[in-house]
Amino acid sequence: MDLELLNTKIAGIERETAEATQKVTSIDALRSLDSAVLGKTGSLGGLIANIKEFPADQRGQVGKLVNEAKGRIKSVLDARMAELQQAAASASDEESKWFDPTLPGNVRPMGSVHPVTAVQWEIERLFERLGFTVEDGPEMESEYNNFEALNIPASHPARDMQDTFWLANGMVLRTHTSPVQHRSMKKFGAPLRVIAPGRCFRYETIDASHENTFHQVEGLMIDRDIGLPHLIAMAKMLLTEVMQREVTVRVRPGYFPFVEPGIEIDMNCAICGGKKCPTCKYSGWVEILPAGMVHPNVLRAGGIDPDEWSGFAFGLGLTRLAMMKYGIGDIRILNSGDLRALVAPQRMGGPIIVDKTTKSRAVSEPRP
Ligand code: FA5
Repeated sequence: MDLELLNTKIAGIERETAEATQKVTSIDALRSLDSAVLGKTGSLGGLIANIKEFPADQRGQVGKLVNEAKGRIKSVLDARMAELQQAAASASDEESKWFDPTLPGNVRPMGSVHPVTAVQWEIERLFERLGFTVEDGPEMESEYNNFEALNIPASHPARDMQDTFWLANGMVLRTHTSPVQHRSMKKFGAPLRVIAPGRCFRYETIDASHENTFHQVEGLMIDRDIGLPHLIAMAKMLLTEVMQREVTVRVRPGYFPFVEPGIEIDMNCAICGGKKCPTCKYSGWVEILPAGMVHPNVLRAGGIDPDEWSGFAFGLGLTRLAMMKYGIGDIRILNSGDLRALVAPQRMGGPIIVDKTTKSRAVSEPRP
């Protein structure tokens, strides 16, 4: 691609988005459109992935063109969002006139372990059996640990891949659990087997599969002669154990500055069985486990000699895996305080999101 073609593409995307925006009649549909265009793999957001095709001296220009177009599209979407929110507020005023406070409320099911916690504990147990240590990291991170130590210097366009909440004190809300890779290398050195579950934060457009607050599990294994086959075997075992069935995965190349090579392991969407739904963004696949071989710069930054040691790392989308396991079609339910989301992370699968007429079963599971 060259700059002229890029400009033409951007103009086309802006035109099509403006047309589509006017046709959208619901807030959810507008959010989906936002993520389909501006999301990391969206029609505009995804263009940044092509940056490597441009000569180094044009990359700044490419970033600028894409970011300016993002700004213009965002204003069009925001304006439409304001209209739709206004319409929704008027409709709900109308409905509230008919609210009868004397009617009995719904009977609430008893709570249980949160589905994300249940899957996290399962994964911790599994990896502990394999000799991994479970590490924790702070949610407020230094810019260095979140980016630089992971081979993402300040000017690197890959910073755009993770929209970041910057704090007034110069720190960030960690955008991923990967900073724990660096912390663990510094703490333990090599060889190393560690997983790090935890909350991450991104300034994201929220839709059925994206939240601004979500969980990941980082995995890191460093030893002599570690290669991609170890990684893929580990990933398959992890998904099969959690889902308690054979899981169909697809492996494709993925770009993350802290691994080389990088891969994306997607699983067949358990919500629609691959038939395409909003949860899988109508693709039939859910991005669940990006991974790769730890980049030598990351090993060096962690004080480990890349000539002697190699390793793999992965960043499992824990919230999404919990959704797949329990048949939760919309990520927003999980942070919403809706008690139906707490009903029974039953030991074995099956949808747990019950409708108001379904009798729910509460299960609480003590932490092992
Ligand atoms: C990362 O965050 C990398 N740190 C993962 C990694 C680690 C790669 C180690 C290589 C080696 P990514 O941005 O794709 O990558 O996020 C990882 C996973 O987190 C995604 O596959 C997805 O399942 C989940 N995820 C990302 N953003 C969100 C979001 N907004 N809401 C819910 N889940 C998300």
